[in-house]
Formats: sequence, C-alpha cells, structure tokens
Amino acid sequence: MKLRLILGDQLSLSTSSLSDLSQDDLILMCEVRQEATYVKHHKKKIAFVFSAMRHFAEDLRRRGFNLRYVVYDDPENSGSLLGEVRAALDLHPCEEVVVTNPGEHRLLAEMQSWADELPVPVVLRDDDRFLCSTEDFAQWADGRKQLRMEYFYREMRRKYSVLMDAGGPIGGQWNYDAENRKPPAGGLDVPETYKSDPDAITQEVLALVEAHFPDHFGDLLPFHFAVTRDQALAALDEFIARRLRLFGDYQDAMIQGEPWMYHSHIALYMNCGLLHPLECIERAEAAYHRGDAPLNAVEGFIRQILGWREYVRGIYWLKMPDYKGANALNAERALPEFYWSGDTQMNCMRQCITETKQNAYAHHIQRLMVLGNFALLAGLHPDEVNEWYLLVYADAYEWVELPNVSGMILFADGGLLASKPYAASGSYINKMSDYCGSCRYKHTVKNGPTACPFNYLYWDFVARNDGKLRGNPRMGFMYKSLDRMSGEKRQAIRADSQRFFKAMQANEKV
Ligand code: FAD
Ligand code: DLZ
Ligand code: SF4
Repeated sequence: MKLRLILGDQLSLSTSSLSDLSQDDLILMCEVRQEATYVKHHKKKIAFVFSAMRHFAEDLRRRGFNLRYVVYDDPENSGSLLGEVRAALDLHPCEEVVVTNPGEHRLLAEMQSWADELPVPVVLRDDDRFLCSTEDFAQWADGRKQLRMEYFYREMRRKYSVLMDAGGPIGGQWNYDAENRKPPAGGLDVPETYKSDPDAITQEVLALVEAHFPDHFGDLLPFHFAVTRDQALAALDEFIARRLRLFGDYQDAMIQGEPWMYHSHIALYMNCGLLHPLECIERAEAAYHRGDAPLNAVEGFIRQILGWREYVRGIYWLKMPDYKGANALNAERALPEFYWSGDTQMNCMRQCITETKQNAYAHHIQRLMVLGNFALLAGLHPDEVNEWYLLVYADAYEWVELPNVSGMILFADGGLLASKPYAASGSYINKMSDYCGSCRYKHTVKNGPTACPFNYLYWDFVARNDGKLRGNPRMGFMYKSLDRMSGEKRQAIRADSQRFFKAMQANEKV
C-alpha cells in the first residue's frame, strides 16, 4: 500500500504519482495554511484551487479510489503538507510515499528532506504533464551561448509535428507575428469569457475563503472560473469557437473595460492540471485545418503554449535556485502602494491593477507592457515584483511566474531570457490601447507635471543604466538618442523622475 500525495496543481488523472495506482493505495489531498499563505494569494486564486481540488477528489472517489481529503478548517489540520503526510501515515501504514515533483523549487527542496523526517521512503517522480522534460531542456541549452525561445520552439514544432508540412512549417514560415499585433479597433464585439455557475462545493469554498483569508488581496466575487475538467474543456472549446479567430490580430491590444479580449483564459486550468497542453494545441490546430481560424492566429496561440510555456519552465529548472536572487540592474525601489489599491492617476496602471484585483487575471500585454514596464522603468526590486505577480494571478506558480518577471520584464537575469529590456514609453502604450484618452497625463507631453510618467521614466531608466546597457547591441539606438539630447533636456528628465519617485514613495497619488 502506497500513500500518494496530490498537490493543488496536480489535478490530472495522468499525474505520474497516480500512474501505477492500485485500489488499496491511499490518495492524500490537503488544503493547508502553508500553501495558501506562503504568499498571500488572491482570494479568487485560493477559491479556485480549493474548489478544483475538492471536485477532483469527488471524481477520484466516484472512481472508487481510497482518498483522504483534509479540508482547511478541519480542527485537526496541521497546516503543513509534511504534517498531513505524517498524520496519514499514522492512520494508514503505507510502505512508501509517492509524489509528482512540485512546480516550485522551495517545495521540491522541502520534499527532498522528507525522507529524513518520515518512517518510510519518499519517491519523487518527474512531472510528465509538460511537453519538454527538464532533462531534454538542459540538453537543448547545453553549449548554447543564447537561449532564444524561437529556436527552442522550432524544435518543439518538429518534435510534436505541429503545424508541419513535409518537414517544414505550414505556410512556409515558423512565425506569423508580422501579421499580428494590430492596435485596438473601435466597435469590437469581444465575446464574454467562459462563466461557470458555482455549485454547492464552490459555494462552501467561497464561504471558507471569505472567513479565513479576509486580508488577502482581491475580490472573491463574482466567481465564475471552471473548477472541473469538463468545465475547463468547455472553456477551451468556447475560446476556440469564439475568440481564437482574432487571437493574433488583437494579441497585444488593450481596451478599457475589456479585461478578457481575445485571449484564451486557460493558463490557470493548464497550470493546475485540468487541461493538458497538448490537447489545447491539438484543438487549435484542428480549428485551422477545418478553416475555422487563420494561420496567424493559430500559430501565435500554439507558440505561446508549445514555445513560451515550455521554454520558461525549462529556464526555471535550469537556473534555480540562483535565478530567484538575480538583480542584474540593481533595482532597489519598493513596490508602491498603488499596485495593491489601484489608486494612481496613470490610467493604464489603474485599469490593469483594478482588473487584476477583480479577476485574478490580466492578459499578457497588460502584465508586460503596462504593469511590468512600469516596474522596470521605476527600478522596483525583483523580490517585491515577483511576490506581487505570484500572488495576484490565478495562474501563477513560481516555475512560470519567475522567468516572466525576472527575465521578461525586469531584465534581472542580465539578458538570459530577453535580448534587451522590454522598456516602452507612453506613445507605445497609446498605440496599443485606448487608455491614454481618459488619463490625467498626456502621452504626447514629455516633461513637466502633465507629461506621461512613462515618457520621462523611460529616458531616466536608459540614462540610469548606461553602465550596464550601453554595450547591448539592441540598445545602441537608444543611447545614440540619449547622447543627442541637450544637457537641459537630460536635466528635465532627471528632475521629473526624482519628483515622481519622491511623491510615489511618500504615497502621494501619482
Ligand atoms: P493566452 O494569451 O490565451 O495564451 C495562451 C497560453 O499560452 C496561456 O494560457 C499560457 O499557458 C501560455 N503562455 C502565453 N505566454 C506565456 C509566457 N510568457 N510564459 C508562459 N506561458 C505563456 N503565465 C502563467 O501561466 N502564470 C504566471 O504566473 C504568469 N506570470 C506572468 C508574469 C508576467 C510579468 C508576464 C509578462 C507574463 C506572465 N505569464 C504567466 C504569461 C502570460 O501572461 C499568461 O500565461 C497569460 O496572460 C494567461 O492568460 P491566457 O490563458 O488568457 O493566455
Ligand atoms: C496554490 C495552492 C494553494 C492556494 N493551496 C494549496 C493547498 O492547500 N494544498 C495543496 O496541495 N496545494 C495548494 N496550492 C498549490 C501549491 O501551492 C503548489 O502545488 C505548489 O506551489 C507547487 O507548484
Ligand atoms: Fe498610461 Fe501615460 Fe497613457 Fe496615462 S498617458 S494612460 S500614464 S501611458
């Protein structure tokens, strides 16, 4: 008899820890303070994970398996995973504990020491729900000077034979981004996101979250995430039928009052195990072959999953634990209070933070071009930015959050993931959104009290990091422009930035 521990992001029947499951084994699932509070997750994220765990447990019970499920408010709940494994072993003597490797390094390190704490061996198995194993990624990375996603992605396309035709990419190109990324258009009729009806299990979880996590960030209601595999599949199908067609065109567009745009909203389901990445890819590819969605949209969507998602996970396991402490640009500023309250005059930031608070979701370009770009330009400390991203989004686990934050937005890894910092001024945000029209700042004004802060902070960032970034070939153009600026102009940029930072740190409304 084996004890098989299933974590809140391992809700797949195909999880490796269940692969040789027999009827007399015991499956353990537990809602524990340790996991719910190691960062103060968004209320909706906790409700989602607990409800999905409880529904998965129901499914296992219906299939006739022995299950021990410890609810959060059980008076006997020890609050930790190890405590619950110990309690289960006390009640049900098992010859070993089997777990699929967790998705976060802190927990893997902890589990690796469990063998010393427990009377039986602990077997950790690979998480094979990903499309590239950590070993295969390490092999791909070995000896390469640069780890560019695009090349990794091409190999994954070949390996899984996705959108391939006679050994080459369908349509002759690997990447159709040149056709994507249109600015937002007026009069778009963006379809609603998938909405489930909370059942009795979810209602009970919602009451529990309200009672036990009142001081956590975010709005608990309305709650409409899928919490079962069938619902997650319905959400995926709805995306393919209604939004995939325009996914590429509006991938980088932001519209006020449209938090969901043409994105899929399935990362949270893939990341907790309700959907398998390959089935998402296959359904999108089938839509292309049926003629229901164009190649630029389908290729763009598939690249995010087969390329980016696998690539960032590979980077995480390749570079942890050192990756977490990386701070190549020596960014030291504290995260401003408005990242929690949304109380800022920068309309783009206010919109993206408010939507994050309401939905435990923001789409990629909001996370990157607005929230992330500001964190980069303002020199916010990577630890604080990482903690924020890890707790506010329902799809956030460190394996995917950390490389996106430290690598993609903050350049804290010194350029391992991105070839140059993703820094953008107000005019780019204006091009890709309709936020600037109702902002108290003017994206066309470069200096002074009415200027868009992204404008002067952009140049202050470039000037501040001269010693570290001037040598970057992709930054040459920026430094040429900086060198051409008059001393007066540079002085104005510095003064505006100092004034802004001073007010921000004093918690004035900036
Ligand atoms: P879509 O836009 O519909 O994309 C389809 C799928 O592609 C996503 O579901 C996701 O699985 C995958 N994907 C897309 N971009 C990435 C990427 N850069 N890295 C990994 N997978 C990607 N994604 C997370 O799953 N968890 C996170 O904690 C997370 N943190 C992020 C932090 C920052 C600063 C940035 C810039 C990106 C982050 N992402 C994260 C990536 C991406 O923003 C989200 O996956 C996406 O917004 C989720 O919404 P969606 O399912 O509608 O995605
Ligand atoms: C995210 C999360 C939360 C909020 N709660 C639990 C929990 O109570 N029990 C559990 O097993 N898992 C939970 N999780 C998911 C874990 O945090 C996740 O498995 C690790 O971060 C590793 O990826
Ligand atoms: Fe954001 Fe600047 Fe536009 Fe205001 S003007 S919405 S601060 S980019």
